[in-house]
Amino acid sequence: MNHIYRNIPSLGERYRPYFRIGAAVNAKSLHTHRDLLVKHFHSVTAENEMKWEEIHPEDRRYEFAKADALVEFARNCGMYVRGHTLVWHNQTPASVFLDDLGQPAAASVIERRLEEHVATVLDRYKNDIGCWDVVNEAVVDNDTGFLRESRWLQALGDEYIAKAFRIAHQVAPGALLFYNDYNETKPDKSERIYKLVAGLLDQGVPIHGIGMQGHWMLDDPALGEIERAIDRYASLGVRLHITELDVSVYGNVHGTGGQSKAMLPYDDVLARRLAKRYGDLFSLLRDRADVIESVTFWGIADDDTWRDNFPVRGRKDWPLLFDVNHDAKLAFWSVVEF
Ligand code: HAH
Repeated sequence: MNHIYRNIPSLGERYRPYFRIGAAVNAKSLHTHRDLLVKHFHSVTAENEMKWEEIHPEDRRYEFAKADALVEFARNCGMYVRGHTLVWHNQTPASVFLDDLGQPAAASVIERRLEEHVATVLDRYKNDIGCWDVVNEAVVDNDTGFLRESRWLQALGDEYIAKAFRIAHQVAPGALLFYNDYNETKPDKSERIYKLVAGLLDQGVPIHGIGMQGHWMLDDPALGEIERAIDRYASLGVRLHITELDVSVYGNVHGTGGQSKAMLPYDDVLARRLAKRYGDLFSLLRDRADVIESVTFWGIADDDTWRDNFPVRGRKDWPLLFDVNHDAKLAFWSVVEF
């Protein structure tokens, strides 16, 4: 392990007056990235370990070991835990929606499974997990409707969303409950998210915040677009968490738009562009610290990032503040020096 990071300031300490700084972790990175985690972050989120397919792979079979280890790590280090995620269209076993014969299950069966899942997971961690992404990514991307045609919607209709929040609140009344989504700053999609959350609040559904994922790029979304979305969501009076922040160096990196499959060299020019972007982003986030309660990165350092495989499999990306050797990047300095 290198020695340089030991002498740098703590990101979390620097941001204590503004908002909590978090990181997504996995069963391995808790150990391999422990030094960075403990020094720079106030909270952890399970990258995958609390998703339905991992924690509840089959009917009546729960696999809590990895989630338990994460929660225990956080407890030992005095860190906050953001729970992620209870009801989603991805990483959920197909069997949730099927009966014993492999046919589509009755709505009442699916509803019971939803209730049982949310209640079981929330109950287990009610003293350890401060907030949950209860429902993830439920609205459509393009202007072709409102709610995503997921198996949840098909089986249970719009009500599945309110139901999930109600059960979560009943079982863990102290937990803060969030709706979480991506492309959350896009003008049309952010209106749908706004409408969904406003509707839930109107019905008295226990929802306390909006999670803005923040899977952003060097040139997109524009700062003004992010600012507009933050202000729009904040006008609902709910808490805002940036839940999955990373800045891909791809996307509009050459101003061409779209996704190139070619790998870029991570050179000084790119390092400076990323630093400028992170500096601008955190300056905006600090300006909005009155409404933003936490900012979580989707990973810790560039040696372990989902961006290496999304949206292009096997294309190395450099989206975080720490490099593949766990050293602070230029982007780190642009975030802590202001
Ligand atoms: C997020 N989705 C998920 O919330 C998170 O759980 C996952 O680990 C990574 C990103 C972003 C996303 C996606 O998975 C697929 C298409 C668009 C966006």
